[in-house]
Amino acid sequence: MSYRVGIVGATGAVGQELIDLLHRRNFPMAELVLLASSRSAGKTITWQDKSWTVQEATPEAFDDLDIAIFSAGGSTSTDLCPEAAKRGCVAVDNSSAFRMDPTVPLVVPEINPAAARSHQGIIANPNCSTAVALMGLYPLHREFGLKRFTAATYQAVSGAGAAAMAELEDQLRAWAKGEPMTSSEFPYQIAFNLIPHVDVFYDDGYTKEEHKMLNESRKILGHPELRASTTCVRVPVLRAHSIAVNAEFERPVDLARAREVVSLFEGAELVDDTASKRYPMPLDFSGKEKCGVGRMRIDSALDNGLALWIVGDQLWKGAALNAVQIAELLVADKLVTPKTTV
Ligand code: A2P
Ligand code: 11C
Repeated sequence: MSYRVGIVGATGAVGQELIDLLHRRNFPMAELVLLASSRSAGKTITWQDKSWTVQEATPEAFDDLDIAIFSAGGSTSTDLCPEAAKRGCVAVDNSSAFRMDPTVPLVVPEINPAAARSHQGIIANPNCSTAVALMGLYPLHREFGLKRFTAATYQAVSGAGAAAMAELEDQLRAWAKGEPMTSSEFPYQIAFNLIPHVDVFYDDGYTKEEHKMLNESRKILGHPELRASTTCVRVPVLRAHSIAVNAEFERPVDLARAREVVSLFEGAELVDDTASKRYPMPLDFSGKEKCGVGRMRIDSALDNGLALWIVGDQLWKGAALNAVQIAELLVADKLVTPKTTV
């Protein structure tokens, strides 16, 4: 059986990775339809020896599709995911629009695949920093019972899209030529800088991005009592987010066992050998399916605590890969029915 698949936001940074991953993972596609805004309609996108003409994402575009993966921002998802669902096309949404909607499952296939069974036409994909953090925290939670954590993120510019990636590269080129740098995607120059501000500020002083880490983790882990305090920081890295985590658990923590459960978890790769200077870094985990976990140590300030460092490709596990894994889950568990059998 194969499926008619759409990508909404196909011209964007995540959209491009979706095209690659759907092919690379041999997703059973009868057809791939690339959708974006009216600005891109008619453009050609090429992947290896294939090419597609981009179409405008309209409600009718979903009439013949079985699955559509959205990565075109919250307002496009708010408008079009319900239109897709209404037309019998399951929407896998990368935006934050539906993640906390109690009728919409928020799924990380390695953690809560069963949640997908209750979908009503829309399935949400978590925020990138949440997905990456949970690839380290989930196996530890299963073993020791996660109580609370603090985290500081080091978020690559890829999280802000293709134009933001181009802005970092342009600023570095301008610096090398001794020319002035311009900023439009970020509030300040990102080259040679850190910006402790990702997404909008809320009245409590945290940003929306920092709220997502707590609220989405609670929903994915099915752990409403979880507490977390995060500081999200944009860093001049092109791709792959890193997260420093200090976590406190219900039960006593054994470091050797902690390393073992992380290394056995399918979503993680343990890279933790400080004597050989081995720890995960963004350059090593760009274009990798697993997230790297390292710098594991007994936390010196918490009871039953662990400190750790987690790195994952924002464009892959933090977005496109998790979405494709959800689509694979829909197929494997027969949670999507093709409109026509091909
Ligand atoms: P377009 O290139 O036509 O603007 P990124 O996350 O890299 O910034 O990419 C955002 C993606 O979302 C792009 O593919 C962009 O298409 C798409 N997009 C933006 N606005 C809309 C819209 N109103 N309808 C459909 N796609 C949209
Ligand atoms: C960033 N995490 O790094 C953001 C991008 O809620 O889907 C994704 C925002 C979201 O800027």
